[in-house]
This record gives sequence, C-alpha cells and structure tokens, in this order.
Amino acid sequence: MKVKIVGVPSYLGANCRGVDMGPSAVRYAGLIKMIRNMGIDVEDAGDVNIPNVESKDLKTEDINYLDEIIEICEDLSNKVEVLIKDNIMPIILGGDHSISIGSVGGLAKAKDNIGLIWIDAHGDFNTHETTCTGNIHGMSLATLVGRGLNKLVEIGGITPKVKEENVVLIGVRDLDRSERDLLLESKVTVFTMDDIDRMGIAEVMQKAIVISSKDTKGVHLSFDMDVLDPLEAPGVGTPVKGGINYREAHLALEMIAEADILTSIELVEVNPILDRYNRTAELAVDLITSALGKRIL
Ligand code: HAR
Ligand code: MN
Ligand code: MN
Ligand code: MN
Repeated sequence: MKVKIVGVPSYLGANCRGVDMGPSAVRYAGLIKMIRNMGIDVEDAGDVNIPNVESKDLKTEDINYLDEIIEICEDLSNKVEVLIKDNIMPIILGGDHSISIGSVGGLAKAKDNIGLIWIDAHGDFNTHETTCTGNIHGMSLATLVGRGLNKLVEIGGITPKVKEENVVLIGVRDLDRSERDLLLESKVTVFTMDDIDRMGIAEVMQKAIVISSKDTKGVHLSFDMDVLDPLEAPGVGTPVKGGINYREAHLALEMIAEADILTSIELVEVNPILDRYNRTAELAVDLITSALGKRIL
C-alpha cells in the first residue's frame, strides 16, 4: 500500500477562520512519521492552492464563497483522480467539510461505483434551498448524492458521485429541521448517537460496512472530527455535546480497516485555534493510523 497526504487549508465552506490551519496542525502532530512507523510507504503531496479572499469586498452572496469553493474542489478532484488511478490511497486533510465535494468528485471520476461512510455530528444534507447559514460545509453530503445547486453538484463532472443506497451517516446529533426531512425521504442510511447508544458502535459499523460496500468498487471515509465528544476533541469549528468517545472512534476505524474496503480517507474540521495543546490534531493522527490498520498485536 502506498499513501499520499493532500492538505486543503480552506475555511471558506465554514465561513469561520481556524480550520484552514487544520492540515498544518495534523502534520505537526506527526502524521507522516506515525504512518511511516507502521511500515507504510507515505509521501506528502503538499496543499491544494486556496484563493485569497481577504481583500474581497464585504460578502454579499447567498451561498458563501461559492466560486472559490468550486475552484478548490475542481483542483482537489483532479489531484485525487490521478492518485486513485496510480493506485495510491489519498489521505485528505481539511479544512472544512465542503472539500469532500472535491475528494469524492475525484474518486467518482476514477471509479464508477463507490460507497461512502460519513462520520459526523451533523448531516451536511442541506441544499441552497434549505440552508440557514449559506455555508457549503453544511451541504456537502447532499451535493455528493446529486441534490442542490447545479454548480456544486456538477463539480468533477460526475452526478451523483455516490448512490444514496451506498451512503451511511454515523454519529449524527444535530440536524436542521428541513435537512432532517430531506434525509428522511432519502435512501441514505443514518445511525444517530441514539442508535450508537442502543446498538453499540460495533454493530453500527458492521452494518455500515455492508451497506457502503454492497456492489461498490471501494469506499471513501469522510471523518468529521466534530463527531467526537467536545470533551475529547475540543478543537473543532462546530462542537456538539454528546459525541462518540476515543475508544468508539478507534473501534469504528479499526473495523473499517479490517474490512479492507477503503480507497481514500478524509479528515476534516480540525480547528487548532480552539484546541488545547494540539490535542485534537494528535487525536486525528491516532485515528488515521487506526483507519490504515494499526494493530496492537
Ligand atoms: N447545519 C448547519 C449548516 O447548514 C451546520 C453545519 C455544520 N457544521 C459542520 N458540518 N461542521 O459537519 O450550516
Ligand atoms: Mn461535516
Ligand atoms: Mn460536523
Ligand atoms: Mn482496538
């Protein structure tokens, strides 16, 4: 196995500074070294270029930074497509969660049937019609299944990028009203925190692995750090209490690694400005190594 790290230091989909420093914080926490210690061939492919918006006039858009995010995601999708075609596993570091439109956009160009495991406190299932914030990181999952603004849905050229039947959302505990209605009428499988409490994370993951990999040529893992409880991962942009703990997160990722289904990994929403002693970034490194198959014995 060969892996390459791709950083996407953008906060534009969250419209809030801090997560743009996520890739740097996760690298600083020792990501490359930890992966190399596992005996895996790893290289840093650097960062996607992020357009400078600081000198832009006061924001007047309904959807925040739409054109810039399209540019970033097109660029990322091309990079991911090349890596997948070269048989390299991309590990994409955000940045806010809007970047997944580029990650999965690139994957969809390289493979025609893929599954998606989305681990997140939020649904990210708003469209331009339901969003209360105008922030694209709250619309990324909807976009990937072909819902919402044409300009977003068409990024990378493939629509939808994933079939709803192969999408599993895990750890959810904060949905907007109409986002919830949309999710309910969709074919996306949702495991809320309540489901995790009742079934246990192991059973949830067993089901998630089956659903995401059924008739697919691989699965993309999109891991939003805010799924963790804020007591354990304080350095995220939009913390929501009542999240999964360290051990549940590890077990979830270990089970995915064991199932050997992953084509690509993305980890988003690390915000070092809100963190304490870079601990959320260090946790991110641990979790990535679990997803890559790190074992005790
Ligand atoms: N639902 C809200 C919105 O649409 C908040 C979205 C989320 N924040 C995230 N995404 N970190 O997972 O803006
Ligand atoms: Mn998210
Ligand atoms: Mn989230
Ligand atoms: Mn374990």
